[in-house]
Amino acid sequence: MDSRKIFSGPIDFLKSAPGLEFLPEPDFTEIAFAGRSNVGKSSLINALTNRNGLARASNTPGRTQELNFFDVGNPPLFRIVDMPGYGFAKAPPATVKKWRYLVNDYLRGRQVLKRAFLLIDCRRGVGEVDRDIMKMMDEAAVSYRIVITKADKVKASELEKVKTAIIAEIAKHPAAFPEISVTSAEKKGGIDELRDAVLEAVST
Ligand SMILES: Nc1nc2c(ncn2[C@@H]2O[C@H](COP(=O)(O)OP(=O)(O)O)[C@@H](O)[C@H]2O)c(=O)[nH]1
Ligand SMILES: [Mg+2]
Repeated sequence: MDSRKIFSGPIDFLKSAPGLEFLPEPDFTEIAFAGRSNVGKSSLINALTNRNGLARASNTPGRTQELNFFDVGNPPLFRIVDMPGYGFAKAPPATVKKWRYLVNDYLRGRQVLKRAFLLIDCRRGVGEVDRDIMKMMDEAAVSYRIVITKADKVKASELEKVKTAIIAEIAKHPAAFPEISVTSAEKKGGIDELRDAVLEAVST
């Protein structure tokens, strides 16, 4: 599969699922993107799919508490799932609880989910809220790959430190993929490699 071709071909928003009853039929392989609010998830999905505004890059963190599904290819080869962001400071407990139920149920019950890509801002590293979802994925046996975002924001030496720390961290997590990706949506760094990593996950 030529990843550049696939990601410049048709990619269409399918639906939003604010609850499990709204999930699409599990007819295609799914690849999910997760990360704390403001990690750069919308920007990265837009860079990956080579279009602006597919995933809304919003400045109001935590507004979307939904799973968003996109068909890649027509007919679809697989689906991208934009998972709701987490870890925003002022979320009411009821919102956090709703997020946990939705994400946990999706992770545990979704046979077609092949891999999640868990985004980590290089300036923040892995935090408690990230460990929370890593644990959920470990327990659900959902394979996940760590993707560093906003790599343009730090010096190369700083980036190396963050990578080393993350690689040490994931060694403790059974479902974590041993390799990580480094990206900058802003400078389009690591995007082709991420496309390859997505297709590799699809064909696993
Ligand atoms: N410097 C830099 N800023 C980025 C990058 N990706 C996203 N941002 C910025 O980070 C903020 C949050 O991005 P967004 O994609 O909306 O994050 P989301 O909440 O995870 O969907 C926005 O102000 C983006 O412009 C990147 O690769 N480099
Ligand atoms: Mg977003």
